[in-house]
Formats: sequence, structure tokens, C-alpha cells
Amino acid sequence: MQNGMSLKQYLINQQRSGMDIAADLVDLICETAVTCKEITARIDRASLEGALGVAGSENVQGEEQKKLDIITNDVMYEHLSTTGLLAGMGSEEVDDPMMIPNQYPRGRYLIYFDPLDGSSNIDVNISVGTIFSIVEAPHGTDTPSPDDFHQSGTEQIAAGFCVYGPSTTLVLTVGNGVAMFTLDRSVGEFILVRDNVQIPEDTQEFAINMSNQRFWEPPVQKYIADCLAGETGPLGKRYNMRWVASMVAEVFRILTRGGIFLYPMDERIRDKGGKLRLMYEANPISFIVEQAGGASSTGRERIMEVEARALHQRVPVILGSKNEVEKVVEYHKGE
Ligand code: AHM
Ligand code: MG
Repeated sequence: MQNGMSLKQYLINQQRSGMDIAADLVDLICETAVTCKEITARIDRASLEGALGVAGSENVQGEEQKKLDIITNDVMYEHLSTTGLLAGMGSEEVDDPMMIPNQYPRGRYLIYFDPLDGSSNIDVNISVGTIFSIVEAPHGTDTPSPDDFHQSGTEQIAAGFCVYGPSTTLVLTVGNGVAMFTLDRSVGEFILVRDNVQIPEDTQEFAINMSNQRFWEPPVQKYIADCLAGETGPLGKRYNMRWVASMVAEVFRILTRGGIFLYPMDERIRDKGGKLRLMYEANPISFIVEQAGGASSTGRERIMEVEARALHQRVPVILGSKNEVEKVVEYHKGE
């Protein structure tokens, strides 16, 4: 490639440098990247093709589905079903685990995905993304049971997300740091643009939906109040705030210049366990953040160690620059 290394070349280089990445895992990552290319094209043309707006249905979370939530889920399911690399799939948009149709062979991996994260932003032309997490299926190529999908974050062997923004950029970890690949549309390949991504340990930028303030738990209330107190407050720093309402965009910013992102427990959603979903949002993003030197916690527990009990399980999420996340964890200890 004239202007850099392709995604597949990067993965082959990782193998050559001693990383244990099986050939079928390389294939699965590359096939997942193919679905991200197709989603790029679908999003690009959505307003021209009448594919914006709501679909008139709800997903298992009781959330209104956008037309593009369904389209992008179908793109991923239909493409990845045929690869012979997966034993099953779990999606934000589908209640039950998705099995591989009988006419296709099964592989030995499970993939979890949120096909269109931040989809409330799609109609207003703000960045959205696809998140995915890959684990080994506990029973190899057998048809997986629902329990087989309950894998904690530490079981992940690869995770990534693709942001559809001013450029389409894929962020990937296979457990050996974090790399970023931008889609070169002139050749149709994801090209390596940053390797060994590191999140600065300190930050003065937080991201939280302030409109929920009165529903947060006391430790988060106190931390944000202290941030707002600025340089004369207990944290001794003047903070900036951002809220895109697309986690993928927030995390991309944090990977680039540091920051802390919080979607904490909220009294209105306590019975659900929080807002963000463990298997296809919090776990893959946490794997990436930790691999970039950051930290990720519920406030009381490392997210990747949260016991997985359900495909659509939810957790509070606090992640980003290591020292800042540790500070928020300290606030929880004092409650
Ligand atoms: P989604 O997967 O249905 O898009 O929901 C997840 C998104 C996150 O990307 C984002 O951080 C959050 O929901 C925004 O929520 P809110 O609208 O409450 O600010
Ligand atoms: Mg999401």
C-alpha cells in the first residue's frame, strides 16, 4: 500500500513479532472490518435513500430502533454468518443470541456487537460507530448455549470499534496495544495511521450527561461538583467538558488527547444496572482503554472483571485517563 500498512498486514506483522493470533482470528477481524466498510457506505447514503429516522420498533432494551440500527445489524449478521469463523453472535439489537444458519459452517469464536452506537445522533449527522468484542466459544464449533455467551471481559481476545465521522477509523486491540486504521476510500482498505496509542495519564476534561445530575450516586455527584469548582476547588484544576452522546466518539477523543468518560448509575435505571451494556459496549471499550494505558471501572470494580450473567447486562461506566479514573474510584471508597 503506497501510504501505509493495511489492517491485514498489521495483523500478520503482529504474528511475526511473536503474538499468538490464530489465522482464523485474523480472518474474523478482517471480515468484521468488511462490515464496517459496508456500514460506512450505508451511512453515507442514508439521507439519499430515505434510511434516516425511526423504524417504528423497539429492541430488547425497550429503546426505539432507528432504521439504521436494523440495517447495520443485518449487514453484520448476514455477512459474518457466511464466514465459517463464528459459532454465534450477540447483538444489541436482537433479544437472543444469534446462531449460524445451517447452510454455513460454524467456526470457534463468538462475537458481540453494537452495530450502530450513538444512533440517536444519526439523524443530526454526528459521529456514530460500530463496537465489537471477540471471545473463543467455550465449546468450540458446537452450537453455543445461551450460557456460553456469558463471558467476562477478561476472556476477550480481540476488540474494536469503528467511528463513522469525518473519516471512518477503526480502533483495534488484539491484546498487544491499540492501533488505529483509517479507511482509504480510494483503495477500499483500512490503513494503519497510529500504533501503540497511549492515553495521557492525567486530564482536565470530563464527559458526562449533566442533565442526569440529580439522579447520580453521591460519589459521582461529589466528583463532578469538585471538577466544576475548578482551580480553587479540591481537585485544583480547571476542567473542560464534552458530551457527544456517542461513546465511540468520546472514547476516540480520550484515546487522542486523554479525558474521562462517565455514564454512572442513575436512580431511574438502577433496576436495569445502568445505561451502557457490558458485553458489546463496556467490555470491548474497556479492553481498548486498558490496552492504551487507561483504566475502566464501575466505580467499585474493574469492568473487565464484572461477572457476565446476561447478554444485555448493563453496568455503570467510568473510563479514560488512568489517574483520573483512580481518583473517581477513591471517591467511591469514601461513600
Ligand atoms: P446506543 O447504543 O443505543 O446508541 O446507546 C449508547 C449511547 C452511548 O454511545 C452514549 O454515551 C449514550 O448512549 C448517550 O446517552 P444519553 O442520550 O443518555 O446521553
Ligand atoms: Mg451503543
